[in-house]
Amino acid sequence: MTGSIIVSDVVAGALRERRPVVALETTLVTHGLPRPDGLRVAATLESAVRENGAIPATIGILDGRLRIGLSAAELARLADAPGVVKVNPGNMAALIASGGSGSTTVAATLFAAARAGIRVFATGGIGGVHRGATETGDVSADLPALARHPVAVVCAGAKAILDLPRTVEMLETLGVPVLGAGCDEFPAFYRRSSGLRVDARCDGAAALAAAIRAHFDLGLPGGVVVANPIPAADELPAAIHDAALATALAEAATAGPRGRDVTPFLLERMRVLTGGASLRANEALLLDNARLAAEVAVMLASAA
Ligand code: PSU
Ligand code: MN
Repeated sequence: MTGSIIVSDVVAGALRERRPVVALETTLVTHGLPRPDGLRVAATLESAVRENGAIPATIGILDGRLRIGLSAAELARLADAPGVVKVNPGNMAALIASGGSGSTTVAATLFAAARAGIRVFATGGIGGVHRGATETGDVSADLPALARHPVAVVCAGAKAILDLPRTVEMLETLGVPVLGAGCDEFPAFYRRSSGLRVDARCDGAAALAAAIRAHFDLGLPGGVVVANPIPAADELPAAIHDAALATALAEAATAGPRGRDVTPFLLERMRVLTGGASLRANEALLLDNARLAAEVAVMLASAA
């Protein structure tokens, strides 16, 4: 890798030996979860990946270097840094040039994973088309990044803070397959269903890996979304979910966060408005995604 991209020895060794590796992002650590939960959850995600037979590669930017496979100390530094920047492909180069530090979104993590040759990535929810996007033009950089980088992203769909029908349409437009992990509907993060169809249902890690392998073998460009619904026991009750969502969206309309601040604003309001219940749901689905991503990575590596 170039001087500004550093792959840890553990991750580089695993990739060389074609052992299973799972990429993990860091914006969920710094902007998606409150301190100190972010760092604690990040560590449990790494453990879940390891317990299921894969090597975690947590990705972030420290002192002007894009690091693939942050050590525990590096991750703690990033999580504790005040005012750490949320990094997309668009603001990455200037941050690197200035020697700064930042956490990588799904879009930036997809880029980094692809550069290192990592094929599987676990996160919570992907960004998408925001409500009111016809006015604001606010569409997450995660969507074009998914179209560009050959990585399978295991997520619990996307939050209903977004315009989910338009998000699913955009994935279709971009040619990004959406595989339902044991489900027929695109999951809505805190909730298991959205009323929207996935492209194909795959039951179990082997079936998912077979579809992902076919995508890569065909030479289709870009990534794959593996949509894994939150475990039923951890789902946020519909009444609590819908009330918090309505209030959070109304508050956003008044407070008017812009650009990269929109998603963190809505996530934090959901947490407060659900009395912390959304946080427990978030953690549960993240852990389940890390587990499934590791299982898929193991399958992909074993057939290579
Ligand atoms: N959705 C979540 N939790 C998160 C994010 C999205 O449920 O933490 C983070 C991810 O890092 C994602 C980013 O890539 O927010 C999307 O931000 P935006 O909508 O500004 O593109
Ligand atoms: Mn945006």
